[in-house]
Amino acid sequence: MTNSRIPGAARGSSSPIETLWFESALLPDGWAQSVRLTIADGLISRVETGVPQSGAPGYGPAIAGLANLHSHAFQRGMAGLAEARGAGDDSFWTWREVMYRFVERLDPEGLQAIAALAYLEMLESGFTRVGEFHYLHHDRDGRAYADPAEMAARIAAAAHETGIGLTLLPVFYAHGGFGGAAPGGAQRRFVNDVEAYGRLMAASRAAVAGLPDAVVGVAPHSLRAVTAEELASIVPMAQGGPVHIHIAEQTREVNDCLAATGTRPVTWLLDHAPVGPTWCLVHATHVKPAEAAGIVASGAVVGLCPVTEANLGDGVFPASDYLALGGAFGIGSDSNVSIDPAEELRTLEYAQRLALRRRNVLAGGAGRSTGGDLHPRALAGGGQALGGPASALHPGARADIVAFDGRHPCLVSRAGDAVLDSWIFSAGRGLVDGVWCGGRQVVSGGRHHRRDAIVARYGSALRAVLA
Ligand code: NGQ
Ligand code: ZN
Repeated sequence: MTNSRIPGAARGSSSPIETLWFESALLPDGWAQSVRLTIADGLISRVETGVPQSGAPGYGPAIAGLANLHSHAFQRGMAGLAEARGAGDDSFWTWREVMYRFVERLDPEGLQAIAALAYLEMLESGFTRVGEFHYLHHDRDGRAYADPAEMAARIAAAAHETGIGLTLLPVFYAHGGFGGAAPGGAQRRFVNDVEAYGRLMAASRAAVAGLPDAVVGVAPHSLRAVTAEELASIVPMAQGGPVHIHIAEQTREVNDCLAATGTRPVTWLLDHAPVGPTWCLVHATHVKPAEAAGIVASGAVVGLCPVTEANLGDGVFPASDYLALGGAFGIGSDSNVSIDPAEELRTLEYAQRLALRRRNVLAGGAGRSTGGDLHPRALAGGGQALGGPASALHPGARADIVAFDGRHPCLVSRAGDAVLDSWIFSAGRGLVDGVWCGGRQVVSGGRHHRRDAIVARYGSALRAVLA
């Protein structure tokens, strides 16, 4: 099954030593000029600053690649198809109906083709690892495939083809609402009991075994889809790896949780589950100050998906207060309606500006740059949430590198954190020039090396799905 689809994917022990030179680079302790990175066996082995380019290939300013901590790759195929108004007021829940109709039609080939395009776009915009919150497990009629990880293997194959680092988060989904309500028919492709989920986890681990630096975690879908007993049974299956859960994204979900349990979702989770640094609370949009403080105290990461949260009309996370408490966060492209870490960070800041009628809200203090403070925190939080080797421009870290185009008009006379601010607030993905994942260059001149083939396959697969 799976490893045959990802031939020779393991990092070769004899990969050549390579040097790359950047006009500047954001190192863990700040920007440095004229930086040479030595890469060996997929890792950064040496960082030198203030050195001449000599014979090494040269690039513009470099930053460490970001983790995209929350993706439903297949939703890339319906981007733009849920933006027409329905009969009543549209909401997250009407969007979900459109999404469920799209899900009905996907087969394994379609999933793989769409995921490959989504991962290509992640790489071209500066993400170098993805957390795939993967819940489309079964055949269209709801019956399990012969291999429970058939669909997970398609995600692994898309990661392999594009070169992106993968943290696979097989989703446990059992119910259609609080109190163990039966799942709806449209949810039949997602549903497992605890035993079947154990088999899915084992098969998923096998499916990614040939991928370099892959990580597997568990993902209880939401408090709507999982009972307390089920949650307690599946969390240990992470075996110390990541645990991701959607939480408090919608006010209806908060109200349903209050009605069912007497407490709000984040309060309930902190009281009933061993939430800690390996946990990622996705969205956490509707939190009271005490809940935000509780998340910070737990050491968990909040998984913010600002573009999707805006698209779905979820609400605004109190990022200003949470970051002031020192809370960890990362960013995710979630519905993949648009894929770009710069846009996520921009939207995160803009929602705060609109709500608070101030500027540079998420900058950490006087004289600090918004991008200069957001990028390192999203890098650290995203990396924490997805597990696996650290991404940083530092010896020993995985060589996940994003180089900007130093000749781009948006970078004229920019240096240091102004490069980050010009990327986030102005240029976005158009600034990305070269991208390396685990030391392997996958994007040159802003284009993924396999773009033509992946786009062509996506086109025919999606036309078939939408026919
Ligand atoms: C998902 N997406 O699992 O794809 C969800 C919608 C649900 C977001 N929450 C489905 N953004 O939550 O029931
Ligand atoms: Zn989600």
